[in-house]
Amino acid sequence: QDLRIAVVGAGMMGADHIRRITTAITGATVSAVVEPDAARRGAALADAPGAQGFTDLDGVLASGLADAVLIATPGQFHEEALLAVLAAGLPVLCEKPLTKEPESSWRVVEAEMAGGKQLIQVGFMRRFDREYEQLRALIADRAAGELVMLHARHRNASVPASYVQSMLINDSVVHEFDVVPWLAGGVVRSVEVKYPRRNSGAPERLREPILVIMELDNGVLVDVEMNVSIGFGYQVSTEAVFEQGVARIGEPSGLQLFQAGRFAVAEHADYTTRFREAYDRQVQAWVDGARRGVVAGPSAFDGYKVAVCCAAGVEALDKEGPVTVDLPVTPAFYAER
Ligand code: ISE
Repeated sequence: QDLRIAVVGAGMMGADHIRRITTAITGATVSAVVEPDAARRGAALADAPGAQGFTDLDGVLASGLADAVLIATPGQFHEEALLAVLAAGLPVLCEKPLTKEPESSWRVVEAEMAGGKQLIQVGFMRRFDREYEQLRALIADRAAGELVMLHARHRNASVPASYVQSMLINDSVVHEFDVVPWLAGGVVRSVEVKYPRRNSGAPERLREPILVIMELDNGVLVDVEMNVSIGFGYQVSTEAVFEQGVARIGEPSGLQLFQAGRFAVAEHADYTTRFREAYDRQVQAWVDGARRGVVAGPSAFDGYKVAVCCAAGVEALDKEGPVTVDLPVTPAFYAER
């Protein structure tokens, strides 16, 4: 029997996930859509045949229509929703971030541990991108020697009017704070932000691009170019420098066109296409895990660690030099099984 999923929030990511579950995922159906905005709710329900609409999460939890919940609301609403889903004992895939602050993330971690069963997977989809997986295996194999440095580029064509300076960290570099330790096998020890010349085409409220420097406890040094007004497209790529070689992921690929004296390969416009396969694999892994009663991706504790890094990153936006990151040891409850 299919896993009946309630999708909470039908904005850009919620709508994308609803289409994904309906068209690309096996073993699951969308049974409910929770969205206070009537127009969005209606549009989402049109993509999810048989699903029922709700205006709040409590309604769907009381209805018994959901075996699992996918939370795709903005981050400030995650804590309350996660605590309600944990209380109902349902598996949940929560879009990033887990929550916006370390304190609220820790409350979620404590609530999950108190319930005695891991139920939360956080939507850090890069872990499900095949090239990231391959790079992680290469690092672990040491086929080119030890990893020394990572140069990461995270470029967005543009950002919405709601995007403010702290979101360079909380909304965007948040992904690197999850995926870099996962790749490099270390723990973030410090975060520093440097400002190059400002992009005069950036919205007035933003001082960007920024260069984020992360030091890991295993000596690996990481720089992240975070750039959100680059215009030409969406680009997320990484160069890994080893003792005996270099590896690159996220390079433009696909049809190469030689025409009229030019050479061109199309670039993505946004993350929904750049990471489409990763999102599909993430949601499929979550569904398969939920049906077996296990969490198959980044945990709530991973989400908490990222929240701690983000708090340091936001501090570093306004400070010269590195900000120290202090992370607790992983509780036995979350130790790798
Ligand atoms: C957005 O929220 C995402 O999660 C994207 O992956 C990221 O590239 C973008 O910068 C964020 O705004």
